Amino acid sequence: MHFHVMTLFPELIEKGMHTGVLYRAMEQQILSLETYQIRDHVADKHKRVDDYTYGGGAGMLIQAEPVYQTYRAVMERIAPQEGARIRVVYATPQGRVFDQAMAEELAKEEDLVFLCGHYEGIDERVLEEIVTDHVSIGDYVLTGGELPALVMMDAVSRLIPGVLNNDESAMTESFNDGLLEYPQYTRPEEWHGKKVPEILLSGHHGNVEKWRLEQSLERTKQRRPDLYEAYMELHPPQPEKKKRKKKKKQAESCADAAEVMPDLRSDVSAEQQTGE
Ligand code: 6GU
Repeated sequence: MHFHVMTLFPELIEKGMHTGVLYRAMEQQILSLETYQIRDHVADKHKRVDDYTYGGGAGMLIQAEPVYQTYRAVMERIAPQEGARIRVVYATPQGRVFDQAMAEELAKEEDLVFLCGHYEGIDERVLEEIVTDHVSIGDYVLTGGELPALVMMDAVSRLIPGVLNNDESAMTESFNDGLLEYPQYTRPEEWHGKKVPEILLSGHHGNVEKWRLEQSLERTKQRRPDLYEAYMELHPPQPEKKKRKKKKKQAESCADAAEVMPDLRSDVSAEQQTGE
């Protein structure tokens, strides 16, 4: 994956991408990062990129031409084959809200271009010409597109084969399967009077998996009812007659998880098959 970032703050992008996992991947040439200073593409000697908005109103706007010239430099660098469509992601609160599915989609690209705005935004005309995806990272206002670009590059990078090693692997973390991750514990066995749940010390893989699924369901229900609803629609509880007795027992430990347990057996084993 080759990332290209058009920005007024290239140092922020470069520093942000030089963290442990991503830096290692860049050294291994699984990822590459190129930043393009929009200000370097201003013709006028004062190097001003912004100007007042037509129609009045507060704030300044980045002009079309420097952004367009920066884009030309990116395309020269990528030198795409005839007919190849290069995705140009404009970080904007007016975009589609970024999520894991979008990260997965973007991770399939060979090159990804990000455009980071500042001030009140960018002249609409150049956006019309070069942007393929308007993307927001959530419903709040930021001062610029650099942090969103870093967020998106991080989420995309960890999906690229070879970026994470096995221990860091993406398989069972939150949002795989649409559920939040279960709680986890490491040594010591007791801390501040709190014990690690007995079942995790049992060495019984099947029971551990079952417990984790129950915990994931319960946690998702409590913390992200929206995700829980979506999950339940995809995995409707289908209590079979035979399993009703079992269901009652399970209800003692976790009522909601128990409801869907019969249906979830296949998921658990699918997870086991992937080696987690
Ligand atoms: Cl993607 N960009 C900017 N500039 N502000 C934002 C955003 C993106 N997402 C939320 N606020």
